Amino acid sequence: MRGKISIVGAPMDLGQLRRGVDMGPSAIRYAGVVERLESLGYQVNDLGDIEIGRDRLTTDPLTGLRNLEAVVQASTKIADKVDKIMKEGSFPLVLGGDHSIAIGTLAGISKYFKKLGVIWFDAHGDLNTPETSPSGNIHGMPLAVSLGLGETTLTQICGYCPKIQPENIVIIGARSLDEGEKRLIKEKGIKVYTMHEIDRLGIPKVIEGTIAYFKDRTDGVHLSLDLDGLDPLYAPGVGTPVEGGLNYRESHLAMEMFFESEMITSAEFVEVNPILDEKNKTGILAVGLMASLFGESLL
Ligand code: 4U7
Ligand code: MN
Ligand code: MN
Ligand code: MN
Repeated sequence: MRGKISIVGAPMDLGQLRRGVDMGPSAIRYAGVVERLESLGYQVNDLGDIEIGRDRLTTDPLTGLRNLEAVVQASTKIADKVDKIMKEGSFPLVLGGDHSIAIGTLAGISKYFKKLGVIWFDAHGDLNTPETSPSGNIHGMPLAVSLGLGETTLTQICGYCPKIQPENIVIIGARSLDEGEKRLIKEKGIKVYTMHEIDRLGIPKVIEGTIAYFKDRTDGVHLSLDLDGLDPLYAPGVGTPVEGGLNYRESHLAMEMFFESEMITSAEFVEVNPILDEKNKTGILAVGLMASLFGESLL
C-alpha cells in the first residue's frame, strides 16, 4: 500500500464566463481516476463534490469582479474540506472546476507548511488583480490572491494572508501574460519558465531546475495544473486555449519527474470543460497525467 489520496470535486464555474467547466469533476471521474490510482496501490477515497452556489451574473459594483460573493463562499468550503484531508494525513487531490478553486485549495493547505512551494502549470499567470484584470474573471487571479494581492474578501479566506511567498512559486508553460502580470512578475521576482525557455532548455532541464529551486527553500509543494498549459491539440476541452503549449509527452515527463522528486504534497487539476471537449479527451488526459504524477511507469 502506497498511501492515502482523498479526491474532492470542485464543480466551480463562477470564476469565468463559459458554461460547462462545472462538469469537469464528472468528466475526470468518468475517465476512471479512482480505479487508475487504486491500481497503482493507493487507498483512494472519493469524497464527492463541494457545493458551489448557483447565483451567477452578479458583478461587484466596487471591484468589477464577477460572482465575487459566491466565489468567496465556495472558496471557504473548498479550504475547509482540504484542511480536513490534510489533518487526516491524506494527499488532497482537487478536481476543477475553473482555476479560481486554487484560492480555496491554497487557503486550506498552506497553514500546514512553513514555506509551501507552488508549481503553476498554465498558459497564463493568473496574477491579475481587480486593477489589472482585462476581464473581471476571478479564474485569472488566484495566484495573485494567494500572494495577498487584490480583493480583501478573497485574500482573507481562512483568516490569514498571504498564503504563499513570491519566491516559492514556479510558473511553467506561460505564453499569455497580461501587461500587469508581467509587471508583477518582475517586481516580485517570480520564477517563470515561459514557452520560450521551455523550447530552449527542453522539459528535462526545466523540471530539474524547478525541483532544484524548491529543494532547500520549501517544506511542501502544491501542483496547480491548468489543462490549458498543454497545447490545445492535446487538451481541446478548456475555456481559454492558447496555441504553442506543452505536448503530450513533455507534460507526462514533467509529472513523472515530479513523482521521482517525492516533493509534491498536494495537487489540483483544473479548467477541464467537457462541453468544449472532444469525446472527453481532456478528461482522459487529466487522469493520465495524475497517474504519471502518482508513479505509473511505462515499464
Ligand atoms: B486561467 C486572462 F485576460 N488573463 O485575466 C484574464 F487573458 O485559469 C485569462 O489560467 C485568464 O485559465 C485565464 O481574464 C485564467 C485574460
Ligand atoms: Mn490558463
Ligand atoms: Mn489557470
Ligand atoms: Mn482557462
